[in-house]
Amino acid sequence: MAITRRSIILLAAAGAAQACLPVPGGGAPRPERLDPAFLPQPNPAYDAWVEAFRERALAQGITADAFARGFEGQGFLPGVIERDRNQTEFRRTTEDYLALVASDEDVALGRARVGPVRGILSDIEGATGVSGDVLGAIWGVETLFGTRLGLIPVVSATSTLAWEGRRGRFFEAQLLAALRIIQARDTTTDRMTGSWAGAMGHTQLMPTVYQEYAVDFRGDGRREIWGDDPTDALASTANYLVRYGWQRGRPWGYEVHLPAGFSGPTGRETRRSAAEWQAAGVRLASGGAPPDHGPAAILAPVGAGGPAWIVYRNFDVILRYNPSTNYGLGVGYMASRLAGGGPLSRSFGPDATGLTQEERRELQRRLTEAGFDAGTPDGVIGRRTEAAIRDFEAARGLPVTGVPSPALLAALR
Ligand SMILES: [Ca+2]
Repeated sequence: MAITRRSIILLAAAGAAQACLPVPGGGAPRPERLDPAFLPQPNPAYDAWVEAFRERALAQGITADAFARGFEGQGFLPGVIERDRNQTEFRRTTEDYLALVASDEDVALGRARVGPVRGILSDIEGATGVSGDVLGAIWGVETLFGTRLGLIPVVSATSTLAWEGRRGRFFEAQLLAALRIIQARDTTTDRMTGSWAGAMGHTQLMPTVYQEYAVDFRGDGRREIWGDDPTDALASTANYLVRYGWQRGRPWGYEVHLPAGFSGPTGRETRRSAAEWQAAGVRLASGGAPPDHGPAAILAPVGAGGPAWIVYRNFDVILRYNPSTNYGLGVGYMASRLAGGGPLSRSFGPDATGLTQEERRELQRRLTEAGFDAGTPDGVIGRRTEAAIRDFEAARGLPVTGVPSPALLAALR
């Protein structure tokens, strides 16, 4: 629902708590750990805010008992403020974002994790019309198929963000909803964990979304999204997408090829019929004319020669789950991979640093081999790679930039 799994994955390794979920048919996942930045720290200003908030909460129907239960062991989390200012899917290029949420490794894990719940996804698709592959892809992008549900206490996270105030009204509403969930005994405070932004369970539902859209698809009397079984979470997400206009039986979009010299308008704002795009030379990457599923837009993040997509109404519905276009493409691409499709048929080419993804991976590998740990060689230049570059540059007596370049790669070769 919000920025979730990669925020968790990027956390430092030390931790006070961890959870390990089974991966049917897959390898053993790395245990999920809680970074110490997400342990409560003393903050008198936050404590005073909570006291004042208590009056507002009680005035809105939260019982004193539920408030006390909800805040038990909770407190100010400095790491939440840091994450709020560092949201991956809006900052990253489409290529980097896809590498972070839908790498070939992620796809392989996804196929293993989705296999055992195919029947459930099919039942949900039958009941709601929402594509099981899209639901599986949301599960993947949000929590790496349930292996990264998030260990950050929701009341602490939402109260920290409500106190901080940048989006105070929004997070106070999330905090109130979290307390209502506690009050209704849908779950307990210690089980109610999630992302730094308070998104919970297999598909990272915000507390207000849980309240309004969560369903008991399993039929056991509980809307259970926090446990090992993803059924209720997947069905709740389907319910949310239906309420935002999901069109049964329609695709989200397809990868397309644009003709050389394509000058047609791209971007979500420009809608044309499939016939008009066909007349402009747009073809499915798999061959043939783009099918008619209503007004469609063309997305081409690096121009006509790179990866491109035709997207329909259901793409916009996915963006109601998270408004980043990269998020929508991440979900759509993962859905196509879960359905058996292959990798993208076109390359993104060199990025703004002048390096291709393969060259950025090589740069990371060579830095690490040279004794400057650049982290996982995923082709995504993050803080760790930048620090490794700075250390390498300093050690070689080069100007310290922390920025990758073809010259830097040449110096490492
Ligand atoms: Ca249930």
